[in-house]
Amino acid sequence: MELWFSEFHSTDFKVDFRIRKQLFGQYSDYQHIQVFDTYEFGRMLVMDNIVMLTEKDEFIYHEMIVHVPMAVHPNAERVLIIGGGDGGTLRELCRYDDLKEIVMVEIDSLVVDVAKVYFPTVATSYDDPRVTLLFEDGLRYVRRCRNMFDVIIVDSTDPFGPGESLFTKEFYGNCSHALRDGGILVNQHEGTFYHNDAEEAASTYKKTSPVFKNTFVYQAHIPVYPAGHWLFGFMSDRYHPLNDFDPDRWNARNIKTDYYNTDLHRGAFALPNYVYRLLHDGVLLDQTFRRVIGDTIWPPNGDTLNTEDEDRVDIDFSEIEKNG
Ligand code: AG3
Repeated sequence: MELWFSEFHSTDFKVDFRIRKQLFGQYSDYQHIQVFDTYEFGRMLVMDNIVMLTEKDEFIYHEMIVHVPMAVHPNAERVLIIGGGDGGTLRELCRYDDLKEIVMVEIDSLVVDVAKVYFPTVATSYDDPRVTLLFEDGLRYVRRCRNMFDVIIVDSTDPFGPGESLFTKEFYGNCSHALRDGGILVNQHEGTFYHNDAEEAASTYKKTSPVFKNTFVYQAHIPVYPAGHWLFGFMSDRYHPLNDFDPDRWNARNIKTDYYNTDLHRGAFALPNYVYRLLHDGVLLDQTFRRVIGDTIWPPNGDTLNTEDEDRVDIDFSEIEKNG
């Protein structure tokens, strides 16, 4: 019997992973956590039926969420991770020898336990002496912090369930106080292709841009996330992600990566037009792409070809079939 796991990327579109077997499945106090052994992607962590990471492509997400801010900040010493219980973000951060302290605030201790057992290549760095791990709600933690961190990385789930409070104005405001002068906040910023993700991406941008002087979005190609395309937010009152970025300084560190490099850093901030329109004008692709519904082209506009027009082209399919 073949086993498949499906994730719905929208109500009308899903992806299927062929599974060797399910390795773990349990409800924590916050969410349903599963681990599968997949044929194509290696082990896969799923929370509330949403794919969080796979062994095959997690490097892309974790390198991009860490190295982009770390390559811009000239002398980061203290970093806060909110979420990130699988340990992937921590693994990448621990590659920076000059970091002095990394605080990680994860709400769900079961995620860390599961990662240590099932994802040894991801949860590599919990024993690093610079790490303080706290099991607590990220929003409540940052409420109490003032001028503490050079970089804050929000490695959260989607904005439903336990991750929801990490997408609020209050949270972003608190992060801005928790940052030291010249601090940088980076978050996972959802996707832009499917309706629900796109609405979240647009609303996140709308909430963060009044809080920080510089608010940018950058992108990465992440095969298992919806449309294989995911965004990250970059926010700072002082630093600009390109003007203040020194490729030579980062390259001199000799950190070995499989996705991130300093040319890609620049390219990642160049956004497709429809993504730019979504973030700046709130226009969803679903509202603008032209498709035929029934007999009409939608959305209608002045010069739209309407199939009920006299100009309507009738295609004789039998001719096409005959001619091959
Ligand atoms: N956190 C971001 C997961 C977002 C995925 N969303 C989705 N598949 N709809 C990933 C955690 C990795 N440390």
